[in-house]
Amino acid sequence: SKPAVRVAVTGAAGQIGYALLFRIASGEMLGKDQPVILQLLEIPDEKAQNALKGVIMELEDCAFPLLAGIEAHSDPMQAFKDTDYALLVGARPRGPGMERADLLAANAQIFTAQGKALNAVASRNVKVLVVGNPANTNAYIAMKSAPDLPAKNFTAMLRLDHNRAASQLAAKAGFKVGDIRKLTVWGNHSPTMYADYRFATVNGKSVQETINDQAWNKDVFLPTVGKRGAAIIAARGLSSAASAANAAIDHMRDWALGSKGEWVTMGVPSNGEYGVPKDIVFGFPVTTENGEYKIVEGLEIDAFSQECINKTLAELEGERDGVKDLLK
Ligand code: NAX
Repeated sequence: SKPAVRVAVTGAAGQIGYALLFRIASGEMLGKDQPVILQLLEIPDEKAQNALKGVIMELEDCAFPLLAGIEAHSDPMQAFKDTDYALLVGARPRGPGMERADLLAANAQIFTAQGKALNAVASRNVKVLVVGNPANTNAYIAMKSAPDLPAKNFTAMLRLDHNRAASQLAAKAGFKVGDIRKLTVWGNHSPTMYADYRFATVNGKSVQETINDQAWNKDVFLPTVGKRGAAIIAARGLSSAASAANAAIDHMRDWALGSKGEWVTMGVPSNGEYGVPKDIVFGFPVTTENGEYKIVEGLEIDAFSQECINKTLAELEGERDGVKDLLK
C-alpha cells in the first residue's frame, strides 16, 4: 500500500474540526487507498487540549483502516513537522465589541506564527488551505511569513461559497447540482464575493440563458449566497460547520487528486490575473491536475462583473493594507 502522508489540522477541537477529521481519516479527502497521519493542533489552554483528547479517543474508536497515526500538539513547530497538507481552521473569532482592525491584528499574530512554522518544518511541497477567517488575508499572511515555500502552496477556502452558489442555482432552475459546470466565485470569502454563473452550463446548456433573469441574479442570488453564513447562524445558533468541513474536503481532494478538466473555485495568490494585484489571495476559477492548480484565464468580464470584482478586491486590498505593519 501507499506510504502514509501527514495531514496537519489546526483548531482540531472546534466545530469544523469535529466535522472534518473523521472524513479525512476515512479517506474522503485523499482517496480510499491513501493512509494518513493526523497532526492536530490546538491552543495550549487546558480545556481545548482536553477536548482534543476526547476527539482523538473517538477517532481511535472508529478504527479507520487508513488512519496510520494521530498526534496532539500545542506548538505549530511540532504540529507542522514534515506535513504534506495543512488545514488551518483555528482562528480568533470576533468577540463582542471587537473592531475589524482588532480581529485582523489577532489573526495576523496567529497566521504569522503558523506561516513561520510551516516555513521552518513542513514538507517543501506542503499544500496549505486556510479556512479560519478572514480566510483570504490569513492565507496571505501565512504565505508572506513563509518565504522559503512557494507562494502557490498557500490557498484560502472559497469552495463553500462555490457550493452554496451551485445549490441555489440547482434549486432555482431544477438542475441536478452535480450537473453544473463552469461556475465560479471571485474574490474574498465574505459577503462581497461575486458568484458568477455567466459561463456555467448544465448538460452543455447555458445556465444564464435557462434562468434568464438578471434581476434575480442581482437581487436574490448574490445576496442569498453572500449572506448564507449569517442565515445559518441565525437559524442554528452556530456558524456553518459540516458544510464548511465538506468544502474543505472538496478543495483539498480536487487539488490533490485533480478536477478532471472541470472548474473549481480556490482562493489563490494572484500573479496579476484579471487585474488582481500580485499576491492578493483571491477566489478564481481554476482547474487542477497532478497536484497543481491553474487559473482559468481569458474569460470576458462585463461591466457588472467588473464592478463586483472591484468591490471585493477593494475589500481585500484594505485588509492587506491593514496588516502591512504587522508583517514586518
Ligand atoms: P470553533 O470556535 O468551534 O473552533 C475553532 C478552534 O480553533 C477552537 O477549538 C480554538 O481553540 C482553536 N484555535 C484558536 N486559535 C488557534 C490557534 N492559534 N492554533 C490552533 N487552534 C486554535 O470555530 P469553527 O466553527 O470550527 O470555525 C473555525 C474558523 O472557520 C472560524 O474562523 C470561522 O470563521 C471559519 N469559517 C470559515 C469558512 C470559510 O468558508 N472560509 C466557513 C465556515 C467558518 O465560519
